Amino acid sequence: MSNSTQPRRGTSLLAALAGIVAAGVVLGIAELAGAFFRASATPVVAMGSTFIDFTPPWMKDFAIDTFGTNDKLALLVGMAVTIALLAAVLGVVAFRRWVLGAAGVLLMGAIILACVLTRAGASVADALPTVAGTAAGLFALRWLTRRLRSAVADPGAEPALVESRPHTPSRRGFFAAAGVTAVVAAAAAGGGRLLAGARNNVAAVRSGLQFPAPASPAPALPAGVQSPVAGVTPFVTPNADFYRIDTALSVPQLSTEDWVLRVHGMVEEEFELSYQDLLDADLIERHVTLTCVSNPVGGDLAGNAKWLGYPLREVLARARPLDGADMVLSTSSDGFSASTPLPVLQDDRDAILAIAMNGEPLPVEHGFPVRMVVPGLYGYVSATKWVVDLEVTRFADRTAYWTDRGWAEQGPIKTMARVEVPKPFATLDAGTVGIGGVAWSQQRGITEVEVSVDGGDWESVTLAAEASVDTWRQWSHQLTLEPGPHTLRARATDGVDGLQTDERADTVPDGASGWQTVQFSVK
Ligand SMILES: Nc1nc2c(c(=O)[nH]1)N[C@H]1C(S)=C(S)[C@@H](COP(=O)(O)O)O[C@H]1N2
Ligand SMILES: [Mo]
Repeated sequence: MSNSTQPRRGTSLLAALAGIVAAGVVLGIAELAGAFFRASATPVVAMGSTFIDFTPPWMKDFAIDTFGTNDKLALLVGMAVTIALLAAVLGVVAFRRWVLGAAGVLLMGAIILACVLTRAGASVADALPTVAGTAAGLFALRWLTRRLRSAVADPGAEPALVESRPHTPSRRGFFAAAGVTAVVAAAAAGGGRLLAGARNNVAAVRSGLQFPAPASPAPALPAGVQSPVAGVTPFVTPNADFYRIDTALSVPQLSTEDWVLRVHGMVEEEFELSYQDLLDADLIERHVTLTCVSNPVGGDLAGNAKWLGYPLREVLARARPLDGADMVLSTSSDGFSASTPLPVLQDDRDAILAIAMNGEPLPVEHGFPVRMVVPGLYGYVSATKWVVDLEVTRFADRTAYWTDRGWAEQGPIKTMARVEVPKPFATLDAGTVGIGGVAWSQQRGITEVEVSVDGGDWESVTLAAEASVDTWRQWSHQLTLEPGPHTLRARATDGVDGLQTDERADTVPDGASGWQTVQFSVK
């Protein structure tokens, strides 16, 4: 009876394992079937995206604070743990009472289906991967729990071996079955990813693109836009280093041939634009610094790039907005939306439908093939990536993705000075050291940056050359300090509203404010 001394616990663990393996089958088979559908038809993407949509502002903020731009990886890990726990429980339930376990699996399948079918632009056919996965998972769970039951019911199938081995052959049979099933699930998932990758040719289309020379090229950068202090961020952020913030768990794969922008709503003329229409139009190229409303004081959710695109004021001039319209609701192919004040898109700032970033087609994760870039506004109210729809409307009538979730309707970028050197808690060499960073005040321009050391007087620092009011401006300064701990504060002045406010504000609802403080020490 060596096996029956602790049968329940051991058996429950095995039943839990059966549940987890069966969940793997659900996801793996759905991933394989999903290769023939859009990404949001697969359970992982649909569930994760739904979770993201229901994330309250404080949790989004917490996620960005804690995980930075790895927030999506953190979400996937969290989902994997949750699914494994649920699946383990379902495995135990199914082992004890199959009907209950099966009902649980079907309920899970129904929840996944609800996620899949409520994604933007979902069609009934999108249900197929989940239905196939759930059916396969049920089958796997049935098979594994049966094997486990016969292993437990007949522990002494080969009595001669019981004494010498903790696991009877039939228990090993269960392990073999579970192992094979797990391998099949993993192969299905891997195969699905490969297939999906091979089926979408967006990367190839993107790398084959050629752009016409812009009708209005970017003004040449003046000499000396870069702070001379080592360690200050490059004036132009390379695409690969540009911060990425979006709700897209799976990056939309939109080809230039499939891209259409619908312009409609409160306008005299509704029309559609194709990618070729953009290539044929008079394009402009500008350096613009984008900033995220979730950027904390001193944070790095800002980047400066050279954007090529078609002015939105031309799009709106053709559409001719009706009296009373005060907003443009832009929507992406994956259902994100932003509400931008109509006048901002009509005035002489260079708000564009961008197609290139730093001389390259937009990277897929930065909105390929077309995104919006609007100088002066935080991204959440203006910078829609994968944009496919512009609706001229009124703030009174429509709301957007983040404004529905507690963020402010108006999102002008706040003036901010950032210290990049020294880094917090750095130890500097004794003697005279260079410090520096950037400051931004898109549309208003930076006219002064000051620092204060250890609570002393504010001193003006050296400003690098200004490229335009829409780009960040770098700064540098020399400090000679006594050995020991020090505190540095920095603040900027812009050309319209004056001194940056020292009032501490959280990122929710309309952007962080306050003067950055950096603690460091000198050897
Ligand atoms: N489709 C889509 N566009 C989007 C978002 C999004 O979640 N989905 N996020 C916005 C936000 S909050 C910001 S700050 C910018 C970031 O642009 P980037 O990722 O290219 O830096 O994109 C904006 N455009
Ligand atoms: Mo953002």
